[in-house]
Amino acid sequence: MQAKGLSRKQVLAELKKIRRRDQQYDDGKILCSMCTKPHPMAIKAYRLFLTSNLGDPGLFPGSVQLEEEVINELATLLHGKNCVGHLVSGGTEANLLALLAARNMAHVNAPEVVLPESAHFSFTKICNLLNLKPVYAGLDGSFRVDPLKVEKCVCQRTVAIVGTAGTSELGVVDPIEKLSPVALEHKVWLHVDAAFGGLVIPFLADAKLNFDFALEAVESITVDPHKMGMAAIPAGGIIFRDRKALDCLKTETPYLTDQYQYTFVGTRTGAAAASTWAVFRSLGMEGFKKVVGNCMKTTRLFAEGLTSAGFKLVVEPTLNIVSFRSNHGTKRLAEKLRQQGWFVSYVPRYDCIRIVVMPHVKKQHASAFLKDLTRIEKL
Ligand code: 0PR
Repeated sequence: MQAKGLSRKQVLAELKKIRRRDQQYDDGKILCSMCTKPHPMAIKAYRLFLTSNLGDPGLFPGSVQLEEEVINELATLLHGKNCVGHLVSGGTEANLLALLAARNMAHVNAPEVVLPESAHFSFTKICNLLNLKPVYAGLDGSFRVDPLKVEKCVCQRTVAIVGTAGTSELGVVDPIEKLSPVALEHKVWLHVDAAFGGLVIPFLADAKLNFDFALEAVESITVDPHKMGMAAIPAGGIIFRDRKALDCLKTETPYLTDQYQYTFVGTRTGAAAASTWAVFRSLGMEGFKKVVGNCMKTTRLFAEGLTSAGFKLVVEPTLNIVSFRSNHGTKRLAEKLRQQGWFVSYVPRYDCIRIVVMPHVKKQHASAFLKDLTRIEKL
């Protein structure tokens, strides 16, 4: 730290200069991210609640109200009744809380969790932290977890089965409706990681995908407002069907305004609740359908453009994620794209390139990318 403070003007000028090094969503070059430019109202709401801390809820009853209302709206969207939950730091913490509750409810020695091979890498961290043994179930030909393989992995030590509604790499939706009877039969907790898909699937025009609390065995769902909810980071969401789950997460906070905390993170911003709340209020169902509809239209533009340029899609997109391969080295192509300023993900597991068509990715960006792709491939 320097001896004396600088003027606001100087500090801001320095920050602005450094900020220019960051990529901007508006450029339409970020095709690898599940986050996006927050909705303008999310930004305004965030500023308004910047100093609020849900870690000490007795001080911020207004923020608590917003969190409760957001959790209720998410639960209703996911066909839940009387659900409980919290806004947390992201999908990782949401998945962590779900498996912590499942593990603590089960009371078994050497606990295991059955995960799809396609599960997000957050589960690797979580298994490590919670001392859970991950048991991976294989996928079917369309990269969805195979329920028969899941059933074979279940044993006395299984504390939870996980399904993903919108996998990180391909955006496919596991057959949760087929995992539900397996979970019921073996009396095992079913957790759905809908971090990405939870705010896409309910707004799709045609697809009827059962993945939520309408299915009897589903005990918890991760759904992240800071992904397709266009809220400001950090806004993850964990929803539980039953209040009992929260008892397993309860930690006494003897000298705070409230007696207990239920999240892993202690101090957490109320601005997350405010920004999510503001987006929900501003868009409503109609607005979200429009946003998702546009993302799906742009997804189809990518898919059609890629196919007609001779690239192979790994799967037909279900959600707003496109994955493709090149006949001339996919990894190399991903590197060349990056050198030319296009940020795409290279997915080693499937040797493919992933494009996440978030709200900041517009039609004109898809056209520009497709035009550039053929040139870049030849480099
Ligand atoms: N579950 C699923 C299905 C996810 O896709 C993700 C993150 C998580 C859980 C974990 O969520 P948090 O990162 O909020 O804890 N999926 C993105 C991914 O890995 C995260 C991401 C976001 C990556 C923005 C890049 C990026 O620029 O692809």
